[in-house]
Amino acid sequence: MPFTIDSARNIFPDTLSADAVPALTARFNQLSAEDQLAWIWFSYLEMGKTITVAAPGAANMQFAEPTLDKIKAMNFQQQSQVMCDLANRADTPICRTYATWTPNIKLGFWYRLGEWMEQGIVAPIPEGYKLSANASAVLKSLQELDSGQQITVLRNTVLDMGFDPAKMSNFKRVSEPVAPPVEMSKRTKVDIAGVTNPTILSYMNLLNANDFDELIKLFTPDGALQPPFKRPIVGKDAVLGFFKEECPNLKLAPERGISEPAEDGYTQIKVTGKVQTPWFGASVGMNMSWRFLLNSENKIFFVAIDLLASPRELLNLAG
Ligand code: ECH
Ligand code: GLY
Ligand code: GLY
Ligand code: GLY
Repeated sequence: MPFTIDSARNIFPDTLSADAVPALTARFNQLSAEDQLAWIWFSYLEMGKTITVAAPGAANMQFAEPTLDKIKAMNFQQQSQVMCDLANRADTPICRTYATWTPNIKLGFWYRLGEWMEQGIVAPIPEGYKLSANASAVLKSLQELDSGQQITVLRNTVLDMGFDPAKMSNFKRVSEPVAPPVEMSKRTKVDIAGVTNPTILSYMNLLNANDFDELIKLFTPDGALQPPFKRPIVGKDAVLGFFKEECPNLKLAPERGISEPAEDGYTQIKVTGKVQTPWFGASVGMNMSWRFLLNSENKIFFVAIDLLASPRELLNLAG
């Protein structure tokens, strides 16, 4: 039977992904808006002691600027209301605007609000705010995760805020200017122990070079990419859109892999290694795996990217 996207999702079924991340995100979402904001504030301060977050790029900020200006002009009570509305996913003009932003714009917006909260320009979390018992328990669970899992939870909490796009009739996502590809002479090449397949090496090298127009040529027309904890994104146009929107300036450092024949002349290849996000650079190395299914022409029919449960999983290449 030929592969479908659904059956492809099950290749290398022994891969242990970091289930603690969706579990914790779900517990976080049960908290009150006040608790959520204070929880993020405390987590962010705590994480800032060991890892460094980079300032957002100007390209990400230009879209958030008008909304940030409005918030800056408000009094503390109004500012607190806006932040609670965002956490509550209320139906307000700001929550609707927020919903149209890419992940990096949302993160850049909160980065700036965080700076302003520290400087006293935006309403701070009230001094001596006491988290509910539930929120404290969720915070303790966060602190037990590795830093790659912690920043993934934090990213999720920010992306889940704002009005629900599914409830908007005239929904249109903003399109950011796309990062230019890295100059040929400045490109790097990965080495993967156990993997010489040129499609896999090109995937890593082209993604590291932000060369998304070449990268997408490695996929079949109906090919799919499944980001961590997400449903697959299907078809070349959708995958290319995702690359341009969410993948600039990532650093993929694959380490090892295994390649095996599969049904119908397909090949399944699992690679493990580290990934850095431009937000945290070398201060956070996420333990990741890539599970590729290539057709007989060496095109990518499917790739799943997983955040791994533990560093031990980097050595788990069993098919
Ligand atoms: C303050 C208090 C009030 C409320 C809020 C606040 C601000 C919070 C802030 C949070 C900032 C969080 C950030 C998180 C960034 C996380 C980034 C991650 C990136 C992971 C990327 C991966 C990529 C994997 C992929 C690979 C592929 O091969 C294909 C593509 C892809 C404090 C004011 C809210 C400021 C900056 C986790 C894993 C490898 C799938 C993308
Ligand atoms: N500094 C990370 C970004 O703007 O993407
Ligand atoms: N957290 C990985 C992504 O969806 O970009
Ligand atoms: N999705 C890429 C990043 O947040 O760094």
